[in-house]
Order: sequence, then structure tokens, then C-alpha cells
Amino acid sequence: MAELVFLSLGSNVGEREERLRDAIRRLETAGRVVRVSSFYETEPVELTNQAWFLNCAVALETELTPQQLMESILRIEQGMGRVRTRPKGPRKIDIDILLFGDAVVDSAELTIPHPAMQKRRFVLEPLAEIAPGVRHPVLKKTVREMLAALPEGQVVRKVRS
Ligand code: PH2
Ligand code: MG
Ligand code: MG
Repeated sequence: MAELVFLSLGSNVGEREERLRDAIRRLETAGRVVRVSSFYETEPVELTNQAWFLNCAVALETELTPQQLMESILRIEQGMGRVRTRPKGPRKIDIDILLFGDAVVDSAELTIPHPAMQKRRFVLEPLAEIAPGVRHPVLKKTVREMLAALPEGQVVRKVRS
């Protein structure tokens, strides 16, 4: 049975927009891309001394398991030449699993829902555009509610719709 998965994509190195578009095309190998948000220009958070990101959210219908999807994402990131320098540092492409249906996964390699999604405006603004009423299976809040609960601060600007 297909599950509906929500992903966050980000790039802050080189041709960011082309990178996001390329990643979205490649995600078709893992399922069916059913929705894509606008692209957002976002201030870097957590590791702040790096270039601004372009971020978006994607809804993917997939028959893969969470583990298989993660492996498929790692292959896409590697195929796009991502080099892991330091955690949270600059990257050509980052694809994170936010929500995987109502699944809750907590293994050494994979945590779903994404543990930081409720704190990140660069995740919630794009996600609210394509899935405002979707509910976090642990926090029991909708995306719209999580976004409304965020403190002001991080600059997130829509650049394209
Ligand atoms: N990703 C991070 C850390 N900080 N900041 C923004 N604006 N966008 C990101 O995608 C991002 C970040 C770790 O993956
Ligand atoms: Mg990330
Ligand atoms: Mg990642």
C-alpha cells in the first residue's frame, strides 16, 4: 500500500534552484511526486555562518518502507555529488524525511517524524503550503498549528510559486 510522505529539500551551494529541480526529478525513482511547494529563500539556522538556502517541501507517494526510502534518498544525494563535510554545514542538496504517513520510527539510522521539524520555519512554511492540515503523529498538532506556534526570527521568503 502506498504511503504519503513529506520531504524537506534544501540547497545552499551553487545553482540552488536547478539542484532542487533535479532532486525532485530524481525522487520520481522512489515514488510519485504529488505536490511541490514554492521555493523559499531562507536564512541559515543552527549553523548560521553559511550561505542562505533555497528550501521547498515535496509530497511523495511511495511503496517503499521508511528504510528503503532513506537508502534511495542517500543514493540521490550521492548521485548529485553531495559531500558531507560537517553536520548542518553547506550542501549541494539535502533531502530530509519529515513525515511518513503516521509512522513513528526511532532507530540508529532514522528518526521519523524528523526531530527538528516543529522548530524550523524553513520546513514549516513550505510544508504548510502543501499540507496545512496534516497532523504530526506524536505531537498531535497540524502543520498549520506548529507554524503558528513558532517564535518570530528566521527569515523565510517565498521566491516562486
Ligand atoms: N538545514 C540544516 C541546518 N540549517 N537552514 C536553512 N535555512 N535551511 C536548511 O535546509 C538547513 C538550515 C541542516 O540540514
Ligand atoms: Mg537537513
Ligand atoms: Mg539530511
